[in-house]
Amino acid sequence: QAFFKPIQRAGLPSPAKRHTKISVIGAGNVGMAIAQTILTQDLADEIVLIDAKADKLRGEMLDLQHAAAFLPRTKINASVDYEFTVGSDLCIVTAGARQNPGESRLDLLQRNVALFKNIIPPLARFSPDTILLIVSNPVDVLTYVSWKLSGFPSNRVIGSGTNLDSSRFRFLIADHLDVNAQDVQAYIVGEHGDSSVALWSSISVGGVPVLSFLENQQIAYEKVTLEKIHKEVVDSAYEVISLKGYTSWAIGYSVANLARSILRDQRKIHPVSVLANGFYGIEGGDVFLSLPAQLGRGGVLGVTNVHLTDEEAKRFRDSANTILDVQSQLGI
Ligand code: 6V0
Repeated sequence: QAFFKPIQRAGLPSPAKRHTKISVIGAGNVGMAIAQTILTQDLADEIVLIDAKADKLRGEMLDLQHAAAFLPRTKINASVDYEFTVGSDLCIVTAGARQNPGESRLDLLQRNVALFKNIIPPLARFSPDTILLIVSNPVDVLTYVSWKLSGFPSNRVIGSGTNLDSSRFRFLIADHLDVNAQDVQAYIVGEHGDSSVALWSSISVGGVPVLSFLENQQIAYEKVTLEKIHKEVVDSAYEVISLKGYTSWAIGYSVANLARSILRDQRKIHPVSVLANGFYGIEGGDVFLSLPAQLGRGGVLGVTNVHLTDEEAKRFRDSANTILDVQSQLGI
C-alpha cells in the first residue's frame, strides 16, 4: 500500500517544473564550499559530486545528505564515474593537483592539463548542452584548455576569473568607507591573481562615482588608499592560504552567485574569464581573461564595453601575452 493516498485533481495538469542539475568536479575544500552554498541557496534539484578519491567522496556525500532535514530538497549523488553527470545544466570544475615542493608553476600546469584531459571530454560527452564553469587554477589558462577540450562554443565556457577578486575589492572598499559591500560597485578585470587590473573609474557607492567625488573634494590621498586596497586584494589569497591552508568560503559564495545568474537567467554582470580576443587590442591568439560579462541561461550573453585607460589596457594586453606564451608550451 502506498504511503500517501494520491489526491485526484480533476483537469489540473501537474505543473511541469524544469529539473536543474549541477555537477561539481573535485570534492576538495573549494568544491565542497561551492556544493554546500548551492544547497543552502536552493539553486538545484540535483547535485552530483565527482572526485578521484572514492572514500572521501562518499563521506562528503553522506555528510551533506544528513543535513536534508534542514535544507531545501535537493537530490545529492556522488561518484568517481562521470556517467552520473549526464544531463547537467552546469558543470563546475574545481579538481586540481597541488603544487609539489620545488615544482614550477608550468610543471603544475602541465599536470593539471593532463588531469583536465580526463575530466572535460567526458563532461562534454555526457552533457553536450551544459555550461562549463572553471574554478581550478591557473583559472584563465585552464578555461582556455577546457574550451579547446570540450569543443563547445565560447559562450558556454566560463572561468570564475576575477569575480572573487572583485568581491574582495568591494568588501575592502566597503569596510574602509563603512558602507554595505552590496552598495559598492567595483570591478577588477584581467588575469585572476597577481596581475589583475583594478578599474578605478568603475568604483561607485550608492550611484556616486567615488573617484570623481574624491577629486572634487580634493582628497588626493584617498587614491593612495585605493591602491593599497587593490594590493591587499592581490595579497589576500596568499594571506588566507598561509593562515588556514586554503581558501573556501568566499570562493564558494562567489561561484554559487555565478551559478544563480546562469541558471536563473538573471542577466547580471559579473567579472568572469571569457574569450577576450579583439578586446583592447588583444591579437595573436585565443586567450581567456576576465571582463564584466552578462550571464544568463545561455552562458555569456555579452561583454560590457568598459573604458580602460591606456595604462590599464596595456596591463591587460601584457597579461594576455604572458598567458599566450604559457599556452604555446602546452601542446593543446
Ligand atoms: P583540494 O582540496 O586539493 O581539492 C582538489 C580535489 O580535486 C581533491 O579532492 C582531489 O581528489 C580532486 N581531484 C584530483 N584529481 C582529480 C581527477 N582527475 N578527477 C576528479 N577529482 C580530482 O584543493 P582546493 O579545493 O583547495 O582547490 C581546488 C582548486 O581551486 C585549486 O586549483 C585552487 O587553486 C583553485 N581555486 C581557485 C579560486 C578562484 O578564484 N578561481 C579560488 C580558490 C581556489
